[in-house]
Amino acid sequence: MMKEFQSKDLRNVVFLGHGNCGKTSLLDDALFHTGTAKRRGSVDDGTSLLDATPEEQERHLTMEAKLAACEWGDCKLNLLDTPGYPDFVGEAIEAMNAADAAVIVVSAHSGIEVETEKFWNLAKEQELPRMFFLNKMDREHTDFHGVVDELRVRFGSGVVPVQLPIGQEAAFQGVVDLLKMHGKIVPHDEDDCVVTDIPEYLDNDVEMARQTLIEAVADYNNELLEKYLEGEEISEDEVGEALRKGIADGKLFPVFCGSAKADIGVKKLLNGIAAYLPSPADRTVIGTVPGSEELVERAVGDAFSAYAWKTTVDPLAGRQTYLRIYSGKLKADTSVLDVTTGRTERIGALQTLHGKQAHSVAVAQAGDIVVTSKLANVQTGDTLADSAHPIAYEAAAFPTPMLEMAVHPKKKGEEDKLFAAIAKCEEADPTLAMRKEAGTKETILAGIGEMQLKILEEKLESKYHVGLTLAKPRIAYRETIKKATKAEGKYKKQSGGHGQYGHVLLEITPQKAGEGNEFTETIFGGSVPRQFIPAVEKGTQETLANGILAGYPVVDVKVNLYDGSYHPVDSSEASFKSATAIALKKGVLDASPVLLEPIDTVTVAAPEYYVGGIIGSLNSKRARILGTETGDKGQMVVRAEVPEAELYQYATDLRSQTQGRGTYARQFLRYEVVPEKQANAVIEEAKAAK
Ligand SMILES: Nc1nc2c(ncn2[C@@H]2O[C@H](COP(=O)(O)OP(=O)(O)OP(=O)(O)O)[C@@H](O)[C@H]2O)c(=O)[nH]1
Ligand SMILES: [Mg+2]
Repeated sequence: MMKEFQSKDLRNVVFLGHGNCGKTSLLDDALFHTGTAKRRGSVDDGTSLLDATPEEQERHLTMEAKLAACEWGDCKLNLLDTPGYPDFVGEAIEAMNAADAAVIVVSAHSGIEVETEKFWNLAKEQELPRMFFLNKMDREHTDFHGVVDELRVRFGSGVVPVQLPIGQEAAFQGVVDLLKMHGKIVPHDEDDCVVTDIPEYLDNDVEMARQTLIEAVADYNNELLEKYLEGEEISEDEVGEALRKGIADGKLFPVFCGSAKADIGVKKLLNGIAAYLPSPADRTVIGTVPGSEELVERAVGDAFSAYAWKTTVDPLAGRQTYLRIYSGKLKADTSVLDVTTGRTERIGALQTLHGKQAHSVAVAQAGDIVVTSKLANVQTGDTLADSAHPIAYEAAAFPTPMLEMAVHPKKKGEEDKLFAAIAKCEEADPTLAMRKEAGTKETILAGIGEMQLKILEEKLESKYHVGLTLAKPRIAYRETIKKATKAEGKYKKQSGGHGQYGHVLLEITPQKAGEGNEFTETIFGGSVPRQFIPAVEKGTQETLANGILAGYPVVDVKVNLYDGSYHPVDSSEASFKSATAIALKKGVLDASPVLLEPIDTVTVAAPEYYVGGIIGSLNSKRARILGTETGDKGQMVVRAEVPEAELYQYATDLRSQTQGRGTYARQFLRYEVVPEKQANAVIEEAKAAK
């Protein structure tokens, strides 16, 4: 059992970075070096304590956020592993919501990559203090100074190395600590590192780097620069304290380096996390008084409050809720208020996780992260609090899933089973959304990317034993007419016994767009007896709803029953309905019928560099470009009207076109007539489907 830690000794740190940069490997190392794990797990061998789900092991990449809690010196580190793969960004955002600081891991081999920049921006928006770890220093073609320069150009001069590598590529051996002013190396053929003098050949580099560091921290202790220039001794603590302030302030971003694979620099990184990153005690959080807009602050010493930042759902293991305690303590086996739902919830056992291994804890301290099961009614984003001191924290925002597919069960008749299972998965993944599309009666599943949906499919098979197929969503086309006409329908059967007879004459006129369908009658002299008129109206509604041209509902049509005839014995409601259908089918085809399609307003946001390409591809989608404007965060926004039929898989196209930097949103605008070429294709498709 872990010992109890004070809030000031906790560090909640999320590891972020482009896929494959080595986050999981670093945390496997951390679990090993802190004595939490007996052996060092490896992503490549499938023995990682973090990449532990079957899907993760198969593909050697992280898909879900994980908690790797470990003890290091006087601190408890709650290290959070996250996926770099863009489809799983929701998991990374969840973990950011639980953290007080971020380590952005960058491969020294690749430098800044697309997701590096994205995670920097996300962490910045959340005001998370940040530091960098340049990993893979052992690989060929690494360039520490080159990557540092790149980071400083992109993210500002607050990016400042606190270490320099000793050796590079295969000869990478250790690091110079610019605060302690010593070297630390792992000699060849030895497992443990030793402290050394700074190698002489690095003297110049160290001198320059030390000056950059002192200049950077000088804002937080202005005596330092003076001392430095006068050649006075500066203690590690003085620099460290100023650095800590600068990081907490969101102004300084120290750079560490090492190799997760060669196991160099990992302990130094843990030391850095413990020494320089803020603790929960350094922070107050802001919520609202439930049911009002009034803002309130909470610090660790206040009454209990927590935020549910992640939920996992599994038919065998059950449901787990990950809590970040913001204030007060949480004891196992107590009742708390779910402020979001208003329900009282019974908290059972509490656990901490070392990757896949769970350990129970009796009390969670303010600022800590714990996991609890069986909270069936608590959702990600809920606030839990002491019922006598409720507070509500704002639920985090997630990107809107824009990749939409129609979902059907693989086996007929398994609709309910499938949709119930997806609903469970939806609770665990805020970037999945399932809805019923009224216009087409299809169930639409929206996600971030194809990999996410593929993994969902695998999980549904393995955990819920239900298969799904994803298809192109149907478009909610409509039909209408352009001119007025008259039509006659006669339904007559006289084959022995009781016959059938219905006969109607209809006027069919177009209405204004959006006015809907209307039925009237101007029967004079009982040519159609009163009791059959409702059947004619019903027949009109049903025939129009089923579509005539291509099976899509006919809209904005007025039908007037003005004449007809009947048979005293053979006429019935059914025969009048049939006569109406016959008349309408003829009439609509005679009234210049057209197909209507939904047009959406689309806004695409991306860096300016991509705007030309975006407009080009929108133009190939029959778009009407409305204009471009400058948006948030230095992005350009392209606004256009685009037929919905052309937007299938646009989420995927846009991602590859902009290297993942573009996002888009769409909103239904209005219906418009489908151009003839496209309309013929839709009509042909409908005929073929019959
Ligand atoms: N040479 C070298 N390879 C490394 C290093 N760190 C990690 N790797 C390798 O890089 C690959 C990816 O490592 P992971 O730890 O899975 O990377 P990740 O950042 O967790 O990747 P995602 O989960 O996809 O975001 C694996 O094959 C690791 O063995 C390193 O320091 N040096
Ligand atoms: Mg990983």
